[in-house]
Amino acid sequence: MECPCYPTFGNNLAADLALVNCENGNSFDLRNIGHGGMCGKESRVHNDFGLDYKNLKDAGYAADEIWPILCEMDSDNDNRTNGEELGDPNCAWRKCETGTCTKTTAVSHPGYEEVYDNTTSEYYISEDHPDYNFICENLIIASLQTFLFRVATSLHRLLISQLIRYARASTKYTDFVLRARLGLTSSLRKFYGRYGELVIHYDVPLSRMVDDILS
Ligand SMILES: [Ca+2]
Ligand SMILES: [Ca+2]
Repeated sequence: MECPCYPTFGNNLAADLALVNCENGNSFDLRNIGHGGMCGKESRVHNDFGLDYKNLKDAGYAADEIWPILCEMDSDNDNRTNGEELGDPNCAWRKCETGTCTKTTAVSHPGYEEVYDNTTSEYYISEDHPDYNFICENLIIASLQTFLFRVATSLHRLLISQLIRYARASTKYTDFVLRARLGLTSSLRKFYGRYGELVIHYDVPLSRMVDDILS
């Protein structure tokens, strides 16, 4: 299964679980905010923020009680509270009943200490960080090539049932290929329409993405 591992926990935190920056230009996916990496063996390793969250949960705090406490803590010991890192410096955010309340915007990672870059006024997980490579190489969208490979793999997995249907419905090979291509293209269009913000930094139009993945 692809990540995030435990997306529902994100509803208990102030910030939208977006991306934060690594010094090499990559980003770290905050959907796995409490874990060391993406799904797989790395995901079972909690970072210090994840450990604090887990300890509060194990201590019996309800979902809406966790953030006010977690917010005041400085899990990664970088002199900024979890609230400051996740865009709620006054710890004013509260979990809402409907799950549609306004979220804050994270400025940095509450589980890893960053360096502040005066020239860009942004925080980066430093290349000097001992877990730097571990963090930044476990990305869904680390590179266009990786992204395309993963999309193609996932699409093919998801579309097996459709391919079976196309094969059964197509007497000629050319008909089967056409149906399969149209099905994959349709899925890519839906992805691009709904999640385009995830791939906008590639600066690649949908038409090229379709060609690159399906050719
Ligand atoms: Ca901190
Ligand atoms: Ca931090």
